[in-house]
Order: sequence, then C-alpha cells, then structure tokens
Amino acid sequence: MQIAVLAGGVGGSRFTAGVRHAYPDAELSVIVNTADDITLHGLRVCPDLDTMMYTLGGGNDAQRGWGRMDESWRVKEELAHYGVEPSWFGLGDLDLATHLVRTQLLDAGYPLSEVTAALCSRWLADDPKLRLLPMTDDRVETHIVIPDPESPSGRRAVHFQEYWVRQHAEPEALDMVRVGMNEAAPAAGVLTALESADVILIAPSNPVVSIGPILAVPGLAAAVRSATAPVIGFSGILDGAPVLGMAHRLLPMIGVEVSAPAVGLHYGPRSGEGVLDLWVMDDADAAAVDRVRSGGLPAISADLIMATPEATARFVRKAAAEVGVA
Ligand code: GDP
Ligand code: FO1
Ligand code: CA
Repeated sequence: MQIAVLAGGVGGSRFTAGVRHAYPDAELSVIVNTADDITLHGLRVCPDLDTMMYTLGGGNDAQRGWGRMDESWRVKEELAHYGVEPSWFGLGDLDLATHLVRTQLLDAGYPLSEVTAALCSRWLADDPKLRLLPMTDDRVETHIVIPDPESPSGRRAVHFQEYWVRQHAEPEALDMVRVGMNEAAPAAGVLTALESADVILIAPSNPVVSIGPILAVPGLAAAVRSATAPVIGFSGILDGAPVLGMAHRLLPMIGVEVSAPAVGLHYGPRSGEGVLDLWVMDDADAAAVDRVRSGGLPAISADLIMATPEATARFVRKAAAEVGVA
C-alpha cells in the first residue's frame, strides 16, 4: 500500500506517527510544508521538515514540540553576548548542526528534496519506506500583514516566524503574502507520490499556514484533485478551537470561521472544486456532521485526540475504512 500525507510540523508529525503505527508496512510519503522556512545567521531553517524528521526519528523534544531532545543553548547565549539579532528565535546547539549541513548542501547546488533525503538518511534509517518530501524545492516564505500605525500605509508585513514566535500571533492578521509561491513548483517526487497513492491523508495541521501553502503550490491541488486515491482530511479544530497553537488567529484572515465544519467546507469536496472525499471531525463536533454533508462533503466523527500513536492509528483506520481502504 502507498500512502501520501500532507502535513505541517507538530500536529503533522504526531499524525504521521499514528499513520505509521496503523500501516507499519506501507510506503509512506509525507509532503511537508516549507513556507515557515527562514534564513537566520546565514543558515536555512526548515521548521516543519525538522519537526517531522526529529519526531519520526525519535530525536525531538516532546515537551517543546520543536527542536532536539537534550538540547543546549550555548551558541544562542554567545550570539546574545554579541548583540546579534534575532534573539527571539533560538537555534539550539544540536539543532544547529542540521542547519549547517542543510545550508552547505543547498549552497553546493542540491535541491531541498535531496538535502532532506540526505538528512533523513540519518534519522529515518530504521524506516526505509518512510520519505519526507518538501512541498517544493523553491524558496517560499509566508509573511503576515499586521497593523502598524507608524507606517504610511498603516500596515507592514513580517515573516511568519516573527509573527508566530516573536509576536505570539497577538497582532491582528490582516493579510498574508506567500513570497515566491507563484514561481514555485511541486518538489521532485511530490506529484508521483500523489499519483501513485492508494490513499491521501490531509493531517489536522494548521489550515492557513501548514496545509494552505502546500495546496497553494502551483499544480499541487490539481494533482490531489485528479488523484485516483480517495482523499481524507482530519480536523485540527475541535469544538471551536485548535487543540494547540494559534490557528484561531489566522482563520479569520482567510474568512473561515474557527470551527471544524467550516474548515472542512473550506477544503471542500472533490465533487465540487475542493480536494476532499471525506472530512473527519472530533466527536465533540458530531452535531456538525450534517452541516458538512449538506455542503456536499461526506463527513464522520471520531475521537481525534492524538494522545498516542495508537489512538491516532485508531481514527486513521476508521476513516480509511469509510472510504473503502483496508
Ligand atoms: P505546526 O506546523 O508545528 O504549527 O503544526 P501543524 O500545523 O502540523 O499542526 C498544528 C495543528 O495541529 C493545530 O492547529 C492543532 O489544532 C492540531 N493538533 C494538535 N494536536 C492535535 C490533536 O491531538 N488532535 C487533532 N485533531 N489536532 C491536533
Ligand atoms: N518556536 C518558538 O516558539 N521559539 C523558538 O525559538 C523556535 C526556534 C525554532 C528553531 C528551529 C525550528 O525548527 C523550530 C523552531 N521553533 C521555535 C518552532 C517553529 O518555528 C514554529 O512553531 C513553527 O514554524 C510553526 O510551525
Ligand atoms: Ca508549521
């Protein structure tokens, strides 16, 4: 069996761990958001790819959600002594090695997909049927437009990391610019993974800044829509709020209500102009199943709390059975 997953960082990696638990022998291709990426101190940092790689490779810090376990911060402290910014974004000593290797390989001319495979040859050596694919080999970076009374236009754009990590998504998000998106193309391997999949799973990742950018890569949503496999989406919004994180700060910006049915209808049914054959919401939203169905999108509810890979595997299997995938 071949499975393709679309995913962001923390939610995406928990989900993927559950998919792997449900289907230990499947060829699993994870198409990961790279629009969070940023260059700092001359180093290319790919947070969602790294969260995925560390988590599936057993090297992540589970408490923080991102970065390495047993991390130390000596380089960060030393940079602070030099007064070097940004001081609000921490690259740990162990994590730095990943960014050094990545940047060297990118500078040598390798595409991000090959660089990612090289990094994963260390972390995912025990699972040769698991592949991490960046959504694109091109540079795409999300910027968020926020109010700025001091600017002549009354607004300014900041990099997504500055909005998320430094500002804790506190300013109102007025708009979003995905720099580089128009010129981007799906990374090597992405279209084949979608074409050859037996099932395509959209993780309960942030719909605006994780799944949104993946589907916005020119040609990628069309490939999901024309895939022969059924496409199942899972809600990260439970009972009107994200399980964790700040998705509720960004959904209003794209005109989507912070609710599981609204996010499902935003992705939309493949029978219309959307990408889904089935939308899975938490049992807390069971009463909204009819609302989704009456929007033309088949829907079910399940316990969507990803407390353990086993718990995640249970709802993944339930959803797969619903679309006829064993
Ligand atoms: P990020 O890239 O690190 O921000 O992570 P993702 O975009 O992959 O995932 C973040 C989303 O995962 C959030 O919007 C959460 O609501 C969702 N999420 C986190 N934990 C759970 C869970 O246990 N169940 C479900 N259904 N969603 C979750
Ligand atoms: N998140 C933080 O809240 N603070 C940090 O200092 C921070 C550093 C960092 C370094 C590498 C990396 O891969 C991720 C890092 N993150 C940090 C997490 C991350 O940037 C965001 O939570 C995501 O981009 C949202 O998905
Ligand atoms: Ca992310």
